[in-house]
Amino acid sequence: MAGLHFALSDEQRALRAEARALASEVLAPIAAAGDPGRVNRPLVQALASNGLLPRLFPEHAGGSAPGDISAIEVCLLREGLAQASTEAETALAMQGIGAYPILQSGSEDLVTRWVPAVARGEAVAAFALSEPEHGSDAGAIELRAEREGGQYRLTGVKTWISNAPDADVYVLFARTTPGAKARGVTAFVLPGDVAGLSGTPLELLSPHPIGRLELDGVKVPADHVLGEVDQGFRVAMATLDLFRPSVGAFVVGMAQAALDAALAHAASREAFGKPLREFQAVSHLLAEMATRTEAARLMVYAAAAAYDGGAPDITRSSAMAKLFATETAQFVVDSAVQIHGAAALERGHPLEHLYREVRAPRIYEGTTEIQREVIARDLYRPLEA
Ligand code: COS
Repeated sequence: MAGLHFALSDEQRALRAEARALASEVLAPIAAAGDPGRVNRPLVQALASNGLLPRLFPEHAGGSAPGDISAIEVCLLREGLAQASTEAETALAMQGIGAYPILQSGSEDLVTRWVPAVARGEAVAAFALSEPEHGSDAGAIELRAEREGGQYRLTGVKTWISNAPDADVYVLFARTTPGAKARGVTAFVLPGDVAGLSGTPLELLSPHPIGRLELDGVKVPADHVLGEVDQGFRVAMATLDLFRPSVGAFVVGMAQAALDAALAHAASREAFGKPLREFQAVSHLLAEMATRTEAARLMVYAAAAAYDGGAPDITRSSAMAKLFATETAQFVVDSAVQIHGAAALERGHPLEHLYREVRAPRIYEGTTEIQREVIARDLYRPLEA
């Protein structure tokens, strides 16, 4: 890949290239054989057997990483996979976001029970925060968790949950203290086959394993709480701090794929007696696409490096990276469609797929507007202290 590489080592760039090659040669055909909109278990297993999924998790939790989960490593894998198989990318990322809160805040029993199985691709994980009436305002969630002796009873609805309703384990956020907004939310671990839990798949603009969950008096033992009771909002936010830059890496991968396709098309396609690239309107657009993609990539890896280095302002840098990269990728993919013309609109064209796929990341894991809110609050923090 041409261009700057921030401070990535040769080894890190090789990992990204390995992920891309595996996606194109091994994982894309498995993804294509799956049922669109449902969990593709052979794909999750192939991510594990080819060594990618275990890299997300530390050795003590059944993975192959020498230390804690590394944001840069997550970004390298996501960017590489996205360039050749968005389905493989998403399957890997959802295992990470579903299992990370358990790793971060779970008891030893919960970690041992679930994380190695997720790392091996034997258990499918999910992160269940959003509700029909509460997406951006995550501190307002209503799904009730009522204490009854040594357990909780959970009742309510979650929606737009990746990997639902097929997941084997859910990290699910519920209200333990009514009226307390973000300070009354608790994180729970639920096995997918628990009594009283049911769900339905949802069909999106771009097929993705996602669904709605209904909890009808689901009983969860009190020792399935992650972290402290009423402190689950922090578990959710800390998870998003880690994964938001990597949403950026996902979309940078898509932008790169779109840019590569546009470069090839502009060099080979002729109009008015010359290749498209000889029209300045096209070549300058390609230059702009490449520049913005590189800027997004630099922000993503800078945010990931800040996270791994334990920098104090990672909430802000994560939000900035996600915001800038997702908006940039939308521009780059849309521009690549424009350069291709009508061919890119045909069902099944790689850009038709990317055009549908690039839209959702501007909404999930915090919309563009929520990222701006997070950044703006952080900018004023020193002035208010
Ligand atoms: N890490 C740790 N703790 C955090 C945190 C973070 N990144 N962000 C907030 N908190 C803590 C705050 O410190 C505060 O703690 P105290 O109660 O001790 O003061 C608590 O959480 C509540 O924070 P705040 O008052 O800022 O919460 P708000 O309800 O105002 O909401 C936003 C904050 C808007 C940032 C939050 O609701 C959000 O991120 N929404 C988007 C949700 C989202 O991404 N949904 C997609 C689901 S995943 S696909």
